[in-house]
Amino acid sequence: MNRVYLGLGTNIEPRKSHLEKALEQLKQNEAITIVKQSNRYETAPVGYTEQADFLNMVVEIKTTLSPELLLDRCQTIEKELGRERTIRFGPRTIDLDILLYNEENIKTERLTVPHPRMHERGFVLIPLAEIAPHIKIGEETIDKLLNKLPKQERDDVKVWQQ
Ligand code: GSY
Repeated sequence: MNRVYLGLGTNIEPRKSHLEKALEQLKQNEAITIVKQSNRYETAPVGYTEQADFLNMVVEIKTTLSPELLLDRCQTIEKELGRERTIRFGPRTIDLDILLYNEENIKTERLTVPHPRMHERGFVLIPLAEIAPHIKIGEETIDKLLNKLPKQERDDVKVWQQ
């Protein structure tokens, strides 16, 4: 059984419903079990900043799916929830990223794991630290990575309780 961390994000309303539907669709797959899920966080957009705030969260799953098959599953869910890839880094109904797959380093045409930008993204590290405080990303502990984040990046990520 493989232990995987997925990052979810949405910044098109209804954001809460998009997260719930994505989780529901993950659960419906008999090869996937959700083990833990973080709070939802409201986060300022990173990269392309002229867009609405995101809701982000991280889930830990157990799965028998290979990385490529899991990626297929995530992309199918994104399509089913209406994601259109128009502006790169732009608004999206739902984004499902494979952050970590066991402790494997994977590099194929379609997939890089650990996710290449996760170590510098508060909207990933903060929810991940909530559910996996002892995890390492490569050689670095998550605490160390969190301490390296600029204060503004940390302040831009707030638990969302609606
Ligand atoms: O990489 C995921 C999409 N994305 C996000 C996101 O999920 N949250 C925030 N806060 N900013 C983002 N910029 C991009 S691109």
